[in-house]
Amino acid sequence: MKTRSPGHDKSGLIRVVIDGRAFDVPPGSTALDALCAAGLEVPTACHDPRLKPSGACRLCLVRVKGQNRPATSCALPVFEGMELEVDTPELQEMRRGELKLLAHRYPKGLIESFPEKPFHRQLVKEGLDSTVDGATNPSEIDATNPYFRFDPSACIECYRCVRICDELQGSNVWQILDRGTGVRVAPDAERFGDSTCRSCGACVDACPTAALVDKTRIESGPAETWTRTTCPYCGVGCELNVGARGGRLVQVLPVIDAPVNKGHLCVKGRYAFTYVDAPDRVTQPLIRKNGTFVEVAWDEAVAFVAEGFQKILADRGPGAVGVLGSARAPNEDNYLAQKFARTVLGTHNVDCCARVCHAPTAAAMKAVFGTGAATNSFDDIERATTILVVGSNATECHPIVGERILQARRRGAILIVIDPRKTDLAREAHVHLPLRPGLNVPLLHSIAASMIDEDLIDREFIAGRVLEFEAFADFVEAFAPEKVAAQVGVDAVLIRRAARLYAAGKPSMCFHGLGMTEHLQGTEGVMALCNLALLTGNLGIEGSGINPLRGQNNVQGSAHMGCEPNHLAGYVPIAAGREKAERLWGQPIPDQSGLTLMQMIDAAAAGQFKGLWAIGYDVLDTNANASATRHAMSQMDFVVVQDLFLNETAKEFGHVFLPACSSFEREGTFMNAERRVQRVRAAIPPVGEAKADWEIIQLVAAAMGHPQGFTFASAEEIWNEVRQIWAPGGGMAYARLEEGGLQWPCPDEDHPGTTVLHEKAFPMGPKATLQRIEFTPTEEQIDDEFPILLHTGRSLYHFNAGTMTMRTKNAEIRPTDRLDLHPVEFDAGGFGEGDRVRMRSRYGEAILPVHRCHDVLPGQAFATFHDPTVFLNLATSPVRDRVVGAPEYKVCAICVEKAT
Ligand SMILES: Nc1nc2c(c(=O)[nH]1)N[C@H]1C(S)=C(S)[C@@H](COP(=O)(O)OP(=O)(O)OC[C@H]3O[C@@H](n4cnc5c(=O)[nH]c(N)nc54)[C@H](O)[C@@H]3O)O[C@H]1N2
Ligand SMILES: Nc1nc2c(c(=O)[nH]1)N[C@H]1C(S)=C(S)[C@@H](COP(=O)(O)OP(=O)(O)OC[C@H]3O[C@@H](n4cnc5c(=O)[nH]c(N)nc54)[C@H](O)[C@@H]3O)O[C@H]1N2
Ligand SMILES: [Mo]
Repeated sequence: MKTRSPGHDKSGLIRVVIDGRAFDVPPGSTALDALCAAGLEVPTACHDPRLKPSGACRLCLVRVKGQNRPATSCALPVFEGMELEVDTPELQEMRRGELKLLAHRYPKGLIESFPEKPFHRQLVKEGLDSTVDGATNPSEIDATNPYFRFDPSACIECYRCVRICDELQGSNVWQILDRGTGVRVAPDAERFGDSTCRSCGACVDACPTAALVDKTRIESGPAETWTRTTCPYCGVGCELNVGARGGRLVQVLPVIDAPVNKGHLCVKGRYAFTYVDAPDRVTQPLIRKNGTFVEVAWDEAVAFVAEGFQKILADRGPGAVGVLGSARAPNEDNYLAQKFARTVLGTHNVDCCARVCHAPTAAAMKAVFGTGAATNSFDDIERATTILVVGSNATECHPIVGERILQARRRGAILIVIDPRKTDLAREAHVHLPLRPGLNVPLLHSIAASMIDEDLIDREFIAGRVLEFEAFADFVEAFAPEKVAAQVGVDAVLIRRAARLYAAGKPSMCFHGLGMTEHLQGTEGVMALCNLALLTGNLGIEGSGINPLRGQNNVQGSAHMGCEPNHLAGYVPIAAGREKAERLWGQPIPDQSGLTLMQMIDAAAAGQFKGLWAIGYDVLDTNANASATRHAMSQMDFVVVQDLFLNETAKEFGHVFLPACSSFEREGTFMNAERRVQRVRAAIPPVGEAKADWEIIQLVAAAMGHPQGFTFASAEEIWNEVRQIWAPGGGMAYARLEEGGLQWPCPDEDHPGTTVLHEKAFPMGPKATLQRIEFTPTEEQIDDEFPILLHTGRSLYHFNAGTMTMRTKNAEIRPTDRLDLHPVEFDAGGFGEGDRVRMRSRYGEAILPVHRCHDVLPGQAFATFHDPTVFLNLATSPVRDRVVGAPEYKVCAICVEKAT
């Protein structure tokens, strides 16, 4: 296993003398970096640590001894023995002069309104603020973006906005226009609202003046406190600096030195936080009385929950109840949820939404490599020569990773994309394989076959680390590209090109998403993907590996904490971990596995499962084939929903609602997709009477007469118990997670964490086995009545059930779901852009706006599932993964007609 130690090797440092004092700085530093290291401040406007130096503003002038002319320190590389003059009267005057020029006609009022902006601070420091006398021209202000406003009168042409949009976000929204009257910056449309801007806010964050300002900052005033925490949305795990004022969130900024996001965020992390104080946030417990929810005190709600479960336990035993942990809530809360199921209810009926998401990945990778999690780290994106992206729309679903991949591609990395749609990444790929949905297994086998028959494989790695090569080689011959091309819908030449690039361009790093997992053959597909890494030796080295882009902020953690019916904390099978858990918990737990979420739903439909506690999981809205879920839930006697909002499950089936804190209101940890555990910190107090999930679980445990094991005083105390039961996490004390977090395995407190798995061996031994997977096609096929193949997924602006993002201004940008149709079907249907259409499958229907586009292939359609009023899952199919039961959200035969 590979570890990387933090800090620099002192021996490689470069000595620089600044105003007579010597400082050692790392190679590659600029003179400005050296000044910072020396604690000296010179004014800067165009400099941003996230960007390549530009030297445009000429504020940071210094003089190198022996050279005639002053130089801009931001663009000046250090060399051994360099001597710098900084604080001389001549240089001070020159820098002041440059600052004065920039401040020429700067709007004075803005300096007072936004004192925190760097340019304003510098003007005040130099006493130049009083000399400024410009004014804003209100008619020029562009406030058409929902989240920020652009005031061109405050632009000092530092071009940080232009550069950050290009260098970090890869969007190039900002243009430099020369209109005769002078150079100015502007978005790529008359107004922001019409531009290609994706509202990541990077330009606002980079802008040193008040030309770009967040609207929440204008409306709410400056933050009084700043708290470093982890983003509540996807599994990338970006770190945020959260600004609060008077107990309310006012602004979110990226953490500049965060290992994952490195000073960047997407529109959700940066701006979509106003759900926290949405007017319909539920902040008081509710019990349904005579059909309607009424507010009650916590005592009453907790007693009601305890009695509800006790009654079912008495009548039917522990097999009839279950708990769903929340992939949105911290590790500590999920650990306690599964401990509650196992020790208080006495059942392994505990699951989480990993079931419908990457459970196939975890099962496949555990079976093949011995560990069911990503093998490498996001930092390997910049180390990989080739990047293979399979069934992942990373620029929308994991934007910071997607943008890092785009930047790597632009710097020369080879990019291969396997996706039926022309995603952003597919558009920029060297090779895009637009396969038919559901055919990953034959396509991946054909890549393997072509690597073997063209002898592109790593024979040395295979000899030392791989089992059953000969048998596998014989097996995949039948999948040669020329044999499967027609079936998978991809030209054999393209398949061979992809195989050559992946095999020859080592190290090759693979990322995959739900286009791999949400299929009848989801687990098998991931196994077929693992084969490619084994054949080419793309394991155990930096810049390689198989890396699932896990979904929610803490879905990796939720399952890993034991919200899994077959596994205890650490993804340890029940049989292997039971004794240790029983010892720690001081009581016996069942020896048989529990029910998965899907099995709970089936058992409920059969009248055998009666009580469910759904923590932060809107099962009714998000499960496939919703009418079956609806029927099953109608057969339950007792449904407890614990969430921030009355979600669809709560509205239709909740008997009691327990209001939980959002992640901005509590302490804990999240685990991201690269096995990194990071701190979650309270930036504001709980809203209303909301409580942290773990506190609610403890109250119910006590009310059920089982307080032992549920008397923790803090999230940290819970985490310390987790560290006892989960050895590879043992070294991750809170004190070590202060900044940036740690990646497991991290077994002791001196261990630096692990960035690359399987360096020398796999957990089960030196060798892993190539998987000979037969292809089993799904039964869900098109026919005359249902001629279009639908696959469902996501858009950048909304998150899953939409509970959070639909309560933010993201809903102004993307008000509802959308059905994307190729012009062939769109025109044949006689639709107009944005028309509402009825999309019907064999299982149900949904009505939503239609969009004409070339990103989907003829005969296919793509729809998002974020708007509960559309309720797309009424149409998705009952087919499930053959191994772990994940629904086949990615294949569904439909027909589309005008909705009258
Ligand atoms: N903005 C946003 N971000 C999110 C989420 C969100 O709702 N919104 N949700 C989070 C969650 S829970 C998850 S799990 C992740 C999901 O992240 P992704 O897995 O990236 O998301 P999807 O859009 O579901 O599907 C990914 C891609 O699979 C492709 N695909 C469909 N069928 C096939 C197939 O048969 N083979 C191949 N190779 N590709 C196929 C689709 O065209 C799509 O581009 O995103 C997380 N991040
Ligand atoms: N058609 C279709 N359907 C799909 C998919 C698809 O690709 N296509 N993808 C599936 C996938 S991958 C997933 S993961 C599921 C996601 O399905 P869900 O997990 O139901 O969706 P989310 O919107 O992520 O959020 C769940 C709930 O958590 C609440 N919440 C947020 N933070 C907290 C907290 O700290 N505590 C508590 N108690 N609650 C909190 C939110 O308010 C929200 O109601 O959807 C699945 N459904
Ligand atoms: Mo997910």
